[in-house]
Amino acid sequence: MTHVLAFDLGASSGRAMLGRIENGKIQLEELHRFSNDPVAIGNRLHWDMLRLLQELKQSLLKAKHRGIAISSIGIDSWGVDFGLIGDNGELLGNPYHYRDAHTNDVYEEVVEELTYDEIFHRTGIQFMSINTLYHLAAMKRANSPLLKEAKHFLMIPALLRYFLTGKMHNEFSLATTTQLFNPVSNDWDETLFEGIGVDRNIMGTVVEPGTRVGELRESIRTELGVPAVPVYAVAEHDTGSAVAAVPALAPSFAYLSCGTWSLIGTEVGSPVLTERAQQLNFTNEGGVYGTFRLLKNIMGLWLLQECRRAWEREGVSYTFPELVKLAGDAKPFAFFMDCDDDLFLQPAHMPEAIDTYCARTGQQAPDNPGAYVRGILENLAFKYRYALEQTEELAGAVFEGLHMVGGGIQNTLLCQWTANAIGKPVWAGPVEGSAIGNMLVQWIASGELNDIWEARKLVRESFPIELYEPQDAAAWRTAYEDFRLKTKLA
Ligand code: LFR
Repeated sequence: MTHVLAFDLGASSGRAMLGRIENGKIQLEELHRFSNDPVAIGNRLHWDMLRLLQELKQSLLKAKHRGIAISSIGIDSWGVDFGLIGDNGELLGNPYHYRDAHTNDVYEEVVEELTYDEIFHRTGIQFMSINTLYHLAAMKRANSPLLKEAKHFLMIPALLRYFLTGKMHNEFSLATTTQLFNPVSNDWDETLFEGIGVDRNIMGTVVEPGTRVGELRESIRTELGVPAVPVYAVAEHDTGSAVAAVPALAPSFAYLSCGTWSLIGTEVGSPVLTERAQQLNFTNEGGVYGTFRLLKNIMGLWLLQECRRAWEREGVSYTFPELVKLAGDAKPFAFFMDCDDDLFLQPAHMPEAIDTYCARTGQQAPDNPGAYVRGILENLAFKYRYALEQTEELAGAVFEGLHMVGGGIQNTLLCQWTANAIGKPVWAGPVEGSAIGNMLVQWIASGELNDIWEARKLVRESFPIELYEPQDAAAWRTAYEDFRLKTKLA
C-alpha cells in the first residue's frame, strides 16, 4: 500500500507524516519527528536549512528501510521566510529567522515611505514587522551582499522542494504571506518591489497548491537509493494546510489554527480589502482552490513556550502538561494583557516581558509559573473572542462555533477557556491539521479525492473531534470587559 508523505515544519519542531486512505478513513503515522532550533550567530538569527534538508532525507531513508512505498511528497512550513539562490544554483547563506531583529527600525520606515494604504490595498496583508517585505527592505538597506548576488528567491518549502527536484517555483499560499504579492493581479506587486529597490525578477513564478512540480532528482535518488517520487507544491503555508484540514461541512465557518502562533478567522472567496479590514489590521492570505483566509494573526502559544524556555535556562524544567496543571490551580483573571503587544515578539526573557507589561499598565505581576501560564491562556482566549467578533463583522457572518486545529488543542484548558470566552462551542480536532491538509491537497491533485469538501468530510470521519461547551458565562463576560479596559482594545 502506498502512502503520501507530508513534511510539516513548525517554528519549534518538524515532522514527516505518512498518510493513506483505508476503509474510508485517513490513517496517519508519524515517521520522523525532530526539533527545529533557530541558530543565533552574533546578533543574527537563522534557520538551519541544511539540517532541515537532512531531516527530510532521513525521513525518506526511514520509509525506505521500512519498505514503505511513497506515492508523493508535499512540504509545508511557517510563513514569510526565504532563502536566496545565486547564479550557480547554490543557496546563498542560511535563511534568516523572522524573529531576527534586523527589521525593527526598517519596518516603521518602509511603512511610512510606502504608506499603510498603498501596502494594504496592494496586498491585503496584516501589518507585522516579521513580513518578508521588511526583511528584504532591511537587507537592501544594509547593502546585503547576499541580496546583491541573488538570482532567485525561494520560500522555505520551495527551497526544500528545489533541493529535492531541481525545480524552482514559489507557491501561492506562502507567496501571499510576504506582503509583496498582489491578490488582485495574482502576481508579485511591481510597485512594492520598486519601493524597496529589490529586483522583482528574483521572485520567479508562483504555482497553485496542487501543482506537480517535479520528482526526486537523480542526485537524491542515487544518494538515498529511492525511486523518482513526484513532489507536489501543496498549500505550502502551514496555516493554509491547517485550514484546508478543518472538518467543516459547509462554507462560512470559523477556525483557529493553534500552534506557536494562533490564526483565527474564516475562509472567503475573495480578499476583503476594505478600509475597515485595514483598520482592524486583518490579513487575506491565499488559500486552497481559489479561497482566501481572512484572519487575524495572534502571538499564540509562543508566550508559553518562551516562559518555559526562560525557566529552563534558570534550571527549572516543566513539561507543558505540568504547566497547564499549575495554571488550572492558579487564581483566575489576575491580570489582563494584550498578547500581541510588541514586547512579546522577541523578548530576551518572556516572564520579565510580562512583568514589564503589568508594570506599564498598573497591574500586579504574576509571582509563580502557574500564574503566568494562567494569565497567558486566559488572555489568549480573550483575544480570540475579540478577533472572532471582528471576523464576523468583516465577513458579515455569525458563526455557530469555532473549529480549533493544530498542536495547541492538546492544551485542553485553552480549548475550554476559548469556549468560555467566546460563549460558543469549540470543536477541537484534528491535532495534525497542517500535515493532514498537506496530504489532502496531494490526494486531490492525484485524483484520489475529488475536491476540498469531500476531503474535509473525510477528515471529519477520520479523527475524533472534541466538543467544548462554554461554561461560567457570566464570569467570563465580566472579565472580558476588564480585559478590554486594561488592554485599551477598542
Ligand atoms: C504559523 C505561521 C503564521 C505566520 C507565522 C510566521 O505557523 O505560519 O501563519 O504568520 O507562522 O511565519
